[in-house]
Amino acid sequence: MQDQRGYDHTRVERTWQDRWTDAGVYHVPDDAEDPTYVLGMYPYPSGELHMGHVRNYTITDAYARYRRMCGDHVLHPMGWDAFGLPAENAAKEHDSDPATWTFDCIETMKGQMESMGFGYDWEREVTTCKPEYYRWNQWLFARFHEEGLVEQRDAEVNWCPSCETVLADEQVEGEAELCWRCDTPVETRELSQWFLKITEYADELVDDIDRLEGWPDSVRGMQRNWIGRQHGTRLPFSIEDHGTVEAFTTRADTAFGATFFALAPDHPIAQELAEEDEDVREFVNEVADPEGDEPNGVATDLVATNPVTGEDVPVYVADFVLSDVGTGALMGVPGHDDRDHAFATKMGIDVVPVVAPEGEDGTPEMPDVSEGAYTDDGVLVNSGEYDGLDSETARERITADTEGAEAATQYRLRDWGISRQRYWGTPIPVVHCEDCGPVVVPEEDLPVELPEFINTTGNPLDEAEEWKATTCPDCGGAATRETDTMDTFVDSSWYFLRYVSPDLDTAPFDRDRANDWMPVDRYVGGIEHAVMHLLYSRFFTKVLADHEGLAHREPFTNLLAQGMVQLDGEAMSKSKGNVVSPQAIVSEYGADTARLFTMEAAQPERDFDWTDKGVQSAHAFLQRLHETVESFDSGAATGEKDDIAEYVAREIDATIAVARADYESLTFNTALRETRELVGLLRNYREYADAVHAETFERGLRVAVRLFAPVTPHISEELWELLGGREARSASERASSAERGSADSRAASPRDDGDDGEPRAGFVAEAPFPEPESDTADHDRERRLVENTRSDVRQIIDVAGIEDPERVEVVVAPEWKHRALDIAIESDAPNVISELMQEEEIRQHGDAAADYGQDLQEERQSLTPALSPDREFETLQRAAWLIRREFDAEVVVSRAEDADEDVAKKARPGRPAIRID
Ligand code: ANZ
Ligand code: ZN
Repeated sequence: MQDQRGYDHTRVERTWQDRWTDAGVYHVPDDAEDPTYVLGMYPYPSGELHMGHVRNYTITDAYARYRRMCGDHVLHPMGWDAFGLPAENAAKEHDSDPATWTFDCIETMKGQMESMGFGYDWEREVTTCKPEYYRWNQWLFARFHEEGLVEQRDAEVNWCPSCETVLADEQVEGEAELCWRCDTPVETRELSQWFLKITEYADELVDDIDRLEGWPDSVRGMQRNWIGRQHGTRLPFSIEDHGTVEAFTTRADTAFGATFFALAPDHPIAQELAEEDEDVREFVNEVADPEGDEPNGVATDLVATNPVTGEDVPVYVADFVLSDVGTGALMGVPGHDDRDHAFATKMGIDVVPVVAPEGEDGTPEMPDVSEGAYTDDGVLVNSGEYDGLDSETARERITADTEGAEAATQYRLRDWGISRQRYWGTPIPVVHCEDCGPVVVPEEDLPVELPEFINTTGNPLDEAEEWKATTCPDCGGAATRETDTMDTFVDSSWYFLRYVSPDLDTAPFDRDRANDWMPVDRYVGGIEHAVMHLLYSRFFTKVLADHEGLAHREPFTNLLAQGMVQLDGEAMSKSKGNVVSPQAIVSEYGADTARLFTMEAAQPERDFDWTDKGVQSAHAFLQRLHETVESFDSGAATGEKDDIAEYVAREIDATIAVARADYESLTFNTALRETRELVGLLRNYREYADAVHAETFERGLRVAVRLFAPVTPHISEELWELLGGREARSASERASSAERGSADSRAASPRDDGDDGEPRAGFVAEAPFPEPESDTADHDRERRLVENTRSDVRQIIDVAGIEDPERVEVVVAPEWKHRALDIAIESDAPNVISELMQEEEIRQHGDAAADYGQDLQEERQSLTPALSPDREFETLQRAAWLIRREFDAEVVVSRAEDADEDVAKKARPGRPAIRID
C-alpha cells in the first residue's frame, strides 16, 4: 500500500473535486432566497485556459467560497461565449465545422476549470451557440423591434470586389486594407444593416453612472467618455439659396470670433456643390481624410450669416467636420479651438480673440492667439454688448437672445450596429419579402436555426440556398432569410440573466427569480470590457426593466477589473511566446499552488509578474501547512494556558479580523499574508514551548485551514478532515444546506453506497468562516506595540554590537505620559505645553514633563493614541517569549515605577524603553 503521509497534491485535488461533485456542494436550488451572485465574465472557448482566466476565476471562486462559508447561498455559474469568428477560421483551417470545433474546446476548457477546483454550479451552464440559448437573442430582437428599438439603416461595410463578399473588420488586413483571403484592396459599400437604438437610453446611461459606487472610477470615466454627452447650443446660420444650416457648439460665447463656417464632406449641401464645382468634387471624393492628423478643406463660393452678429463668413467643406456628429456643420472659431486654429492657419483665415483670461487686477488680458488658440473660459472681448461677461453667462445670454438658437445636447454614442456578415452567430430573425419588405420572424417560428456550415469564401449563409428560401410570415409569398448574424456582444448583454433559469423554455429568464436574484453582487473581468460589454449589458437591463418587468435597472452592483498576469513585465501572449501554461503548473505543483500564488502575488486590480520563485514558495508553504497539521498530536499537547498561549490566542483572533475584512474587499493578498504569518507563529510556538496548549494550538490550525479554504480549497478540505472538521452551524444554515442536498443534486447523483456523499467531518467548503472569540478592536495597536518593541531591541543589539545579550528589560511608560499624550491629541490649543502644565499630575514631574511636552508639541501632526499602561504591560508580557526565542536572552517586562529611573525616563506610550545587558 502506498504511503499516504505527506502532501500529494494530485491525489488530494482529485479526491475532493469528486466529492464536491457527488455532494452537489456548489448547486443553488431554484427556491434559494436572494443568493449572493458572484460572476466572472464568461470566456470565449478558445480551447485553452490561460493565466488570465485562472486569475479571474480564482478571484470569483475565492469570494464565492468565502461568502458560502459565511452562510450565504451563493450563485456562482459559468458558461461559454461560444459564437465568434475564430471558430469559423479554425473550422476552415482544420476542414471541420465551427460547432464541432467549439464544443471540443468547451469540453477541454471545462475539464481544465474542474482541475482548478472552481466551484461552479454546472447545472446552470449556458452556451450561447446552442439554439436553446440563441433563440432568446432572436426573441429579444423581436421584442426590441416591437418597442421601436430596432432600426434598419444603410451603413458602410468592408467589401472585397474580388471575393464579392462583405468582410468583418478583422478580415481587413494592414494599413493598405487588403482582403485577408485574396489581398485585393478592400472597398466600402453601403449596405442595409440592423441597429439597436441604444442612443434612446443615452441620458439614463450617463446619469446612472453616478450611482455605480461599486465600480472603479476608471471604468465609470470610460463609460462617461464613450457616451460623450455635451451640453451646448444649436445656432441657425443662413446660407443664400440653401436656407438655414444649424451648427452645434459648446462655446456659444465665442460666436463673435467665428471667422468661417464648415460643412462635412457628406453634408447634403457639400454633396450638392460637388455636382457643380470641380474643386469641391475633387476634395470630397479624393482628398478628404477624416482620420488624418491634419485638417484639410476647400473653399466654396458660399457665405453663411452668423445669427448672433449678423455678419457673413466664408463657407468651407472640411474633413475634420464629422458627418455623424452634431449637425455635420460647425462655426469655425480659430481664436479658441485648436482644430479650427490649425485649419485657419493653413487656409489663411482670420483669427480673432473674443474671450480673454482675467489679469491680476481683474481686467481682461488679451490672449496671444497667433501661435495657438486660447481654449479656456474667460471674459468676453470684441463681442459688442456681451463684452465683460464671463463665458458661462455669455453662453446662456447668447443662446437666449439669438433668434432660432436652442440649447441642445449631443452625444458621442451612436446606435449599435449588430449586423455581422458571418456564419457563426445568431441569425437575425428577419425574412425579406418582395411585397412586405423585411418582416420579423414571429415567436412561434423561433429559433431560426443555423444551417450546416459550408466552407466557402464569403458568408456561408449566402450560399445556403435551401435555408435562405422561405415564405413570408405576413403574406405567405416567397421570401428569403436575412443572412446577417448578430454581433456576439448581443449574447453577452443578458447572459447573466439566463443563469437564473437556464432551462426555461417560455422566456429568456424567469422574471420573479431574476427580480430576487439580480443584480450580480460581484462581477469580475478584464478592463478590455470597460466600455462595450458593460455598456450594452446596462442598456439591455434598462430595456428589460421598461418592457419585461425586470425590477432592476443596473445589472452589476460591484465591478472589479482584474490586472494582468505578466512575464518579465509583458502581458503573456501566445504570439510573444511568453505563456506559462496553467495545466503544466497544475500537474507539477497542483491547482492550490497556482491559486495561492496568483492571489498572493498582488491585489486583484494590479498587474503582476509570474515568477517561478513565487510559485515554489507557495508550494513549499502548502507543504509546511500540511506538515503542521498532520504532525499535530493533541494527546502530546499538554501545555498550560500560559502567557504564550494567550498571545497566540489573540493573534488568532487578530488574523481572523483582518482576513474577514480583506476577503470582503477582495484584497486576498493581505488576508493570505496574515494567515501565513499565523501558521508561522504556530510553528514557532510549537518549536519554543515544551508542550503547546492543545486547545489553543488546535484552534489556530482550524482557523488557518478555514482562512485558506477560499483560495486553496483542496488541501484545506484534506486538512479539515484530518482535524475532525465540522463545526456547529446555526439551525437555519443547516436547514438550507440539507435542502440543497436532498432537493436536487443529491437525488440526481448516482449513488449506490447509501451514504450521503459528505465526509463525516463535513466539507470545509461549508464550514463556518471563523469569527474572533475576543474583542479585536485594539489588536492593531497591540500588534504595533509588539512589532515596534521587537524591532527596537533588534536595532539596539545591532547598533551596540552586542554579541550575546543576556537580559533584555522592557519598560512601559508611566501613567502621566499616557495622560499627557491623550491631552495633546485632543487639544487644539496652539501650544499644548501650557495646557499640560495645568494638570498637577503632569506638572509634578518638572523637567521631565516639560521635555516630554516639548516632544509632543513637535510631533503633534502625527500623534496616535496608545493603549493604557496596563494593556501595554500585559501585551508585552504575553509577547516576551518572542524576544526570548529570538535572542536567547532573559526578558523582563516592567512598569516605569518598578524600573531603574534612568531607563524608565526614556519610555513613551507605544514605545517602551529598552535596556540590554
Ligand atoms: C465653436 C467652438 C469654439 C467650439 C470653441 C469649440 C471651441 P469638443 O470640441 O469636443 O468640445 N463640432 C461641432 N460639430 C462638429 C462636427 N460635426 N464635427 C467636428 N466637430 C464639431 O466638441 C464640441 C465642439 O465640436 C463644438 O463646439 C464644435 O466646435 C465642434 F472655442 O463650436 B465648437
Ligand atoms: Zn410578404
